[in-house]
Amino acid sequence: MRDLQEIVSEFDFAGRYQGAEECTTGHINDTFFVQFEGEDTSKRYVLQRINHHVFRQPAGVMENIAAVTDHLRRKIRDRKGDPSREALRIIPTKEGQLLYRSQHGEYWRAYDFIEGARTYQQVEKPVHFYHAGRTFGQFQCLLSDFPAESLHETIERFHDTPKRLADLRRVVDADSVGRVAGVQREIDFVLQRSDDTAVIVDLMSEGSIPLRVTHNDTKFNNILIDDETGEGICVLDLDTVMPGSALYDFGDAIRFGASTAKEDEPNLDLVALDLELFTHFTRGYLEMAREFLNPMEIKHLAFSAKLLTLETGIRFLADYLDGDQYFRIERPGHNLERARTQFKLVADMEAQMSVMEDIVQSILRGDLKEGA
Ligand code: GN1
Ligand code: MG
Repeated sequence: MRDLQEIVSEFDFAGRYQGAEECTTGHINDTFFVQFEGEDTSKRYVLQRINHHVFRQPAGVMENIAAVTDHLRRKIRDRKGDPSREALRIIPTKEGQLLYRSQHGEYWRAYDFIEGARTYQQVEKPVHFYHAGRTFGQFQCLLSDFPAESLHETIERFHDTPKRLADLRRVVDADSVGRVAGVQREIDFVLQRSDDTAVIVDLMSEGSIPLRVTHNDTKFNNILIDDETGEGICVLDLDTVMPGSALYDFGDAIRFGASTAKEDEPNLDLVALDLELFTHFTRGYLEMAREFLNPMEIKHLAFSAKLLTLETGIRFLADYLDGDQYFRIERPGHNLERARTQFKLVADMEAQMSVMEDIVQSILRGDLKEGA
């Protein structure tokens, strides 16, 4: 593992550095858990190298996160929660900065490690996913009075699906690494659904659904689940907190968490939408969000799951055709496998769309209570 000593020494950590462990699950940034010992204390921190090819303004990312976490802390305190466990805390550099820029031009940041809780790459207990729904719903709720205009747009038009489709068309035309001929089926799958891509952006531009402060990367592995209670305690990975649609967060959470398989499962027979998990998340989410969602948002909840899955598939496919420049890959063809998994899930969601819509309505009517 790379030597982190020099980076570590720039931050205001308490104690003596003992070593680091790499966390390899994110696709963009590099993450390490670093261990410190004091006289009679032992403490962990999270140290991350921000991918500045993806996040072109790392300082803007950190300003957003500082402002959002301050806001969350105030709200959590008002509600008699525990801000040290329920919101990320940035550890500044010894010079009091939110970021350290190394001599190699890398950008590093640090957070407190929240003990007694962990993330999961897949839902192991369905009730965890219910709690994830509550936690993401609450996150949107706590940020509903945050001044959205003060946020930097850390990645422009991040969930603008028509723009993602245009990006795909561009890399198909360029065919820079000669992979287009092998994926015509996948390209056709996307093109047959091109009308779907504009649904949410059109609803937003005509004002039928509002711009809110959203997370935009609501994978189940971005929630800390408490070891004791099984509840979602803290939302992680705030790099893409920006003005967006509540539907982006709902849809992306279902895409990742309600699948019967991992995001990169190569055996497509194993990939489907798990309706039980869909129900759990939706119930938790609506407990928090039904107060503020408008009827148009509610009407498109089930559709948003399909759209965000299609969008993510488009992004993986485009990156495969572009020579794997954006998402970190662990094996050749990894982005294509990820894209195929997304498209299988889209097809399964299409087959189950009316059932998904009925589930949303049943939850709203109160027919589907806990354990249902
Ligand atoms: C990336 O880095 P990570 O794993 O949290 C990506 C998301 C994708 C996701 C797919 C900034 O998230 O948009 O949905 O991979 N983040 C960025 O797993 O592009
Ligand atoms: Mg993440």
